[in-house]
Amino acid sequence: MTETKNSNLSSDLRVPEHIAIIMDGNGRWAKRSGQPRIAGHKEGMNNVKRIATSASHMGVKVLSLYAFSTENWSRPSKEVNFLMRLPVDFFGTFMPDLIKENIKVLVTGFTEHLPDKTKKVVFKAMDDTKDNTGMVLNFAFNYGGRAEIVNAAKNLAKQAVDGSISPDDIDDKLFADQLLTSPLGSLADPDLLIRTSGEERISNFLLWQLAYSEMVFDKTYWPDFTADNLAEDIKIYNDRDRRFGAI
Ligand code: V07
Repeated sequence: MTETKNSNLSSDLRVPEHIAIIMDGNGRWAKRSGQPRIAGHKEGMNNVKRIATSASHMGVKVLSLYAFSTENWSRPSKEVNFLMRLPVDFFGTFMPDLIKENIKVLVTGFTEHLPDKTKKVVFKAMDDTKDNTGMVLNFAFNYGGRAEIVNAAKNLAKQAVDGSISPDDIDDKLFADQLLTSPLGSLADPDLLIRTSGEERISNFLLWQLAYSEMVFDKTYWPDFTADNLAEDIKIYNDRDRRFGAI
C-alpha cells in the first residue's frame, strides 16, 4: 500500500497497489442511447485510455482489466471480429501516451489462439513497453480463471511425471508460479476488484488471485466510469480496510 495524495478527494487515500476491473455495461450503455453494441465497445475502449491514465497518476502499480473471456467466442461473429480489432485500434492511438506515462503493457490469457494481426500488435506493445518502470496495464485477454487453473495443474502433473518435482513439493507458491499472472510476481493478487454496471459476480475472472481481495460493485456503466468513480471506489475500499484493520 502506498500513501498518495489524491487530487480527486480532499483526504489522503491509501491507493491499492493492484486494482482489477471487470468492465461491464458497454452493451447496455449503447442500448440506452439507441446505438449498436459495438458503439458501446468502442466508447468502452476510449474509457480504458482515460482510466489507465488516471490510475497511473494515482500511483496504482498494477491495473488488470477484463477485456475478453474464453466464453466470449460464442458471441455473434461480427461482434467477435470487432472485439479482436480493438487492441489494434487501442495501441494504434494510445501507444504514444503509454510511452509518455511510462506504462508497461502485459497481456494475460491464452494468446496463442488469437487472430494473427491481433497477436502481432499485442506482442509488439508488450515488447515496446518492456523497459517501462511505471504502472503495469494488464489486459486479461482470452482469459478464463478455470482454464488458467486447469492449465497450471496440467503443467505441474507433467513436471511430476518427468520427475522434475515431487507431488509433495506442490504448495501455494509452486501453484501460483504456473498461473498466467506469474510475471506480476508479488503483485499478482488484486487488493481491490471493481465490477461496473451493478452486476455482482466474478464471472471466471482471476479465481485464484481474488481469494483475499476486497470487492466493490459500482452501478456505473463502464463507458461512463470516471476517475471520480474510481476515487470513490478506492474510498470505499479504504473505509472497509480501516474497519477490519482496527480489530
Ligand atoms: C475491449 C473495451 C473495454 C470494455 C470491454 C469490452 C470492449 C481494450 C482492449 C485491449 C485488449 C488487449 C490489449 C489492448 C487493448 C480490448 C477487447 C475489448 C476484446 F492488448 N478494450 N477492449 N479488448 N473493449
